Amino acid sequence: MITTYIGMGSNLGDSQKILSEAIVQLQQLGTVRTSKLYQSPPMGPQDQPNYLNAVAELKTELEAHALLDELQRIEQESGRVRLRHWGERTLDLDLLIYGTEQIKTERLTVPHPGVMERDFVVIPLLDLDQSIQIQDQPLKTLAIVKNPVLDVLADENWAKI
Ligand code: A4P
Ligand code: MG
Repeated sequence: MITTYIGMGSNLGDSQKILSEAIVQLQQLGTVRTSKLYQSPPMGPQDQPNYLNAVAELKTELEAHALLDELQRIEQESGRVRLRHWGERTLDLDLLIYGTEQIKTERLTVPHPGVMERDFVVIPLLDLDQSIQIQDQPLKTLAIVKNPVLDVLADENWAKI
């Protein structure tokens, strides 16, 4: 069993519903815990809605590329619309961390590049495990943890029906 972390974002449609349905899908792949639910101003083009963001911890037997296949299937089944790079989308699922593995293939880079610069990823990761490190860097010591520009919308039970 590998402990993985999936970054979740949505800023089109009924984002909380879309993210909750994605959690139900992830539960088919293993054991899931969720971070709190956050609202975050857009990184990238500013003329797009705020995002809802969360992170799911998934303990799974799936190999990393097989997991990516499943994440992409869930994105597509949510009716994913993605209009532009760093732009608005109905559902984005990123494989942030896969155990302690470092992976670099044509389809997959893990840990996901940019994790450490994104408060909407780091803060929910720390909800799930305060001791998470990426390449020997404890996330809780990062400067962005001190001044996050995101709001808590709901506690870790947000996805429960
Ligand atoms: N890929 C490689 N590594 C990975 C990985 N670890 N996890 C490849 C997932 N995919 C990975 O993905 C493009 C390709 O990346 C995939 O085919 C896969 O093989 P994509 O989801 O189509 O595009 P993307 O790279 O996720 O989109 P993009 O536009 O580059 O943006 P990001 O970096 O995902 O950012 N602001 C806030 N506040 N909150 C957000 O969640 N999200 C974005 C999108 C922009 N601004 C945001 C947010
Ligand atoms: Mg993505």
